[in-house]
Amino acid sequence: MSVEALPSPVLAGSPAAFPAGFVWGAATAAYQIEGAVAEGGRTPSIWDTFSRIPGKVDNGDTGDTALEHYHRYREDVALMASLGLGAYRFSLAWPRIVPGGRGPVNEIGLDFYDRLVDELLAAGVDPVATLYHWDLPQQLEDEGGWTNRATAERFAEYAAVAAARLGDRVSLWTTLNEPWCSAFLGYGNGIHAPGRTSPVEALTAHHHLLLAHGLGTAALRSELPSDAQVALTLNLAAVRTLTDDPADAEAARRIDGLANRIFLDPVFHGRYPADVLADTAHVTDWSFVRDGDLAEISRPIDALGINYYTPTVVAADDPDNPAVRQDGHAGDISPWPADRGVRFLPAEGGRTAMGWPVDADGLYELLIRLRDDLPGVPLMVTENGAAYDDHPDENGEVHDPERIAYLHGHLDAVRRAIADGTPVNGYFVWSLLDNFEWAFGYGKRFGIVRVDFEDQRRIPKDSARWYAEVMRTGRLPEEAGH
Ligand code: IFM
Repeated sequence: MSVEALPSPVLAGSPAAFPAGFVWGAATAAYQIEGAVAEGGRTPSIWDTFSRIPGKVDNGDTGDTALEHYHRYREDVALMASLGLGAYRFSLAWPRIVPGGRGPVNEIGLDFYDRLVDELLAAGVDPVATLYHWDLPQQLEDEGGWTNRATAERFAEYAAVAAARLGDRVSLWTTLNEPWCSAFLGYGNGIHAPGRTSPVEALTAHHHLLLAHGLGTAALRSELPSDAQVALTLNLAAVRTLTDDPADAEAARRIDGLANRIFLDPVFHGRYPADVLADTAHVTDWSFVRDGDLAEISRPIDALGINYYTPTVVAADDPDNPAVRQDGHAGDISPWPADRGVRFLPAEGGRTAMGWPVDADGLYELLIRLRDDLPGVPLMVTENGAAYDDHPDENGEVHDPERIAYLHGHLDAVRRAIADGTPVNGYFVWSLLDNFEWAFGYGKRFGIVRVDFEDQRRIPKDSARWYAEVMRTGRLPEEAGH
């Protein structure tokens, strides 16, 4: 599979059609679905540890069993094939492949991914592998985790091992998934593993994660065939204000810096933004950045993955600001270490079960911004989707019209961005299956396929059938329900 920029115009026949060659997929991640955490030589990750701390995950849920995908992967791949999925984005569990994060390779762990990849290819589904979707080996966390520079080097070793085994069959690789969450939720406000709450550690972790991306990119390229592709997936923010007030614009600048440019500038331009360094000067002098790091971090990549769910609305944190007074509750646990003077406000629109406002224009705006800021960089939407409290009816069917409407609106935003010249080459719905939604446990269902966590039955929801039809025809129906 290739994510090179598609020739334009490539919209075949109808304004609702997607380009020929557009990649249609669905995504999951290892800790959220695999279970079998103590099988086949896997050692604990930071999420195994964190989820056992009372109060950290709703309902005391853990990934111990999850969806038993480790044992049920054949059934799951058959399901993907029955939906006509073009590509499947999954993550490899580092503690399965290099238990403890360093040292001997665990062949049993590699064998699992080997079988999964073969099964996917036999079913006609392209494998898209992510190396790190948050499950750091606990042993590395005990040595400092992402605040320890050596973790980036361990990551590169692991990347080389994975690529050496799977690179003959997996042609699209992603180094990290949403390093913003790893750094700022994991080390900044502590709502994710490892649960640390230190601004300076969050920024240190951020830099070492980017270094891991750079070193990992080099390691992948050293093992992969020359036509394999390496990407990075970011959950960039579509930052908005409600007014044109310069104070609100200043709040937006700060958060755009801490959410977006703190990634895009080092990765694509080999520098950290001067305003972000200034905004964070009270937290750190950034002396953890060593000579040569930014050259590593800015190694060329083949595509940028974008995960988008909802926009980020900010205002100046001024008690006289009408937007702040009107809302009154925003900004409670901001993960940013340097967001002083910023309030977070709820966006307009209906909400998903996560409480996240539904706003597909945010995705369009983000894609257009990337079209303009990163000319020529192929983009993929590597995650987009919604949690809703859906249940089977008396016939065992799951009707989820809200999710269909959400997907329709966001796919339409992607289509509009493509029509306006943005090189978006694929879309992966989050998620294929209901799964372990981190601090929310199993209570939030993002799947287009329902999973009954009692008996592990998979039940395709209406949205799965709807998405199957979109993938089959390569076009969006006029209305979400048709
Ligand atoms: O479930 C997560 C996923 O692991 C990373 N991106 C966001 C999803 C929904 O919260």
